[in-house]
Amino acid sequence: MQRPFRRFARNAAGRDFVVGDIHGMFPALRQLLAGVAFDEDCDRLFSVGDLIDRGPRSREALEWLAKPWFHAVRGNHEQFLLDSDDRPTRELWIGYNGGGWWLECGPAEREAFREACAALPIAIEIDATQGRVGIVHADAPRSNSWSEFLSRLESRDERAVEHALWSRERISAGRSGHVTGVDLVFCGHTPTTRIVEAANVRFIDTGAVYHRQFPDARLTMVEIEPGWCRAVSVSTSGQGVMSGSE
Ligand SMILES: [Mn+2]
Repeated sequence: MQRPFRRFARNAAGRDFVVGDIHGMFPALRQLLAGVAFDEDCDRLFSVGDLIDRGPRSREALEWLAKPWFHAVRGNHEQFLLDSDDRPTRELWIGYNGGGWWLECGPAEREAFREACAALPIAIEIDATQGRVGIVHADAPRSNSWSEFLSRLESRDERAVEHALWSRERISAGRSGHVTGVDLVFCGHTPTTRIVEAANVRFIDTGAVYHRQFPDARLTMVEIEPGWCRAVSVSTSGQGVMSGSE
């Protein structure tokens, strides 16, 4: 069943991390997790969404979404998948937004993906030791407090969902506007060369999948508990040409 947002209690046992847009670059994610000695028994990994498309291993997203310690919000690319019964959307997705891998999937795999993506919340809130942390794919509306935004999601406000999945307003226009009612918000969606700090919003998509265009493309992960914004990243240069197994 679709949940507009999901709250997570404090992780008393382990650490919490949030990772930028993966877009099928799962080998880089594994590298990042190995680098911090990620402990599947007690650590948690949150994702700003866009696990699929453009990169080489979108089909692996299903395995990741099934892991009990991995929690993602929905990105606009997961929304493409969910809306792909609509022909113009499907053509836009597969033709121009990296959804070609979908053509390789059989009916059972497609159904499993639809279920997994439909279950992704639009926003996540985490109770961390040093404050309340929000996660949303593109941005939260600048005119709303965090709780107003969550209320709009709860009432299935389509404009709020659209903003959450697609907006580049804050990052492209002055980067202003503190999101009140929450201490820190993590977003992805807009690739940048390094983490962008805009008031209390952190944009952490460092363009991992664009390694052909940008030699400094990286996948970035930030520790939020207990490290509070300690970032680690790994270069994705050369990773797009890896074969299906390693
Ligand atoms: Mn996106």
